[in-house]
Amino acid sequence: MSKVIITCAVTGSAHTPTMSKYLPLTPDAIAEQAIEAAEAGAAILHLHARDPQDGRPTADPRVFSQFVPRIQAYTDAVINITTGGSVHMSLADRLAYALEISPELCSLNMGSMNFSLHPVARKITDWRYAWEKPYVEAFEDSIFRNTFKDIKQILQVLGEERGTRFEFECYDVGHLYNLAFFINEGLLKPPLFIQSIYGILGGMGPDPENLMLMRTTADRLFGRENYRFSVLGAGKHQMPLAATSAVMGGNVRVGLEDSLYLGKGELAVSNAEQVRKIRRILEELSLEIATPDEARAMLGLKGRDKVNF
Ligand code: KMH
Ligand code: ZN
Repeated sequence: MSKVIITCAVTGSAHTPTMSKYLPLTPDAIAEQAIEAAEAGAAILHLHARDPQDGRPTADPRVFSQFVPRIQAYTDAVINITTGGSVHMSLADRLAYALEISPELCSLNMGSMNFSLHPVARKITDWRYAWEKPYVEAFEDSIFRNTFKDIKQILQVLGEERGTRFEFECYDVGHLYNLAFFINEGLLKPPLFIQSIYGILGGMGPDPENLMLMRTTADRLFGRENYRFSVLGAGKHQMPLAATSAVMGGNVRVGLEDSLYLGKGELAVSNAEQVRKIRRILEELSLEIATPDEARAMLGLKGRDKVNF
């Protein structure tokens, strides 16, 4: 079995400040938590930005630039910039910072879909900021837009023109077929990094059978030697599905972007706490953790000296 890549997604754009006081919101907090997560064993840091005033998701390159270079200076982790941003942002906004810095890795969402956590708004009565409630409720009537043309544009402007490779975010089995379509179009080459996602309202459910379906479908479409499989389980499914992925020879993603909890009813106090937990589980299974440079080799990345920041 090869070493396991731990990705840590530090803050995201779905959770809001009221949901956990530990969610990093400012550039300082994002940088500190990201660096601690890398020290704990995360080889890849998946990054979004938030408005320092009130924690609202933002795609503003001026905000990203307050923490990304700092993380790069203090860790050798692979910096992975989101191109998904938030379902409420335009594609141009979502791409702005990645185009500026040409990172080694970016997320790339493989289809348009419903993507929601609006039922959470019903459970919260006391919001910390006024923007949060309408923001969470608006998911119910929003589309996470990733058309074939959008995906092609991202593959061209980031992949072909800037040498960035991708964390292909696949929320359904059809997204693997979309990925196969772009290989046939000649727009991307192995090794692929497939981040399969379970438990988002609008995507596949968190049943282990779905992991098996994604794995066997990816084997058939791409051949096992041509891709690295990874698993992101949302919310309470995070750790069990990550462990299942590792047992199946896959990689794992944790982080407060996808779950605010460490265990039942217990908020994680930091991203690093989740990284340490999955690391303990992996090591108990006699699995080894990939270093950032090992992850670079496994994913065919261009190297940290070839980015523009
Ligand atoms: N939080 C994930 C389910 C992106 O950044 O491109 C979605 C995500 C999208 O990570
Ligand atoms: Zn993300």
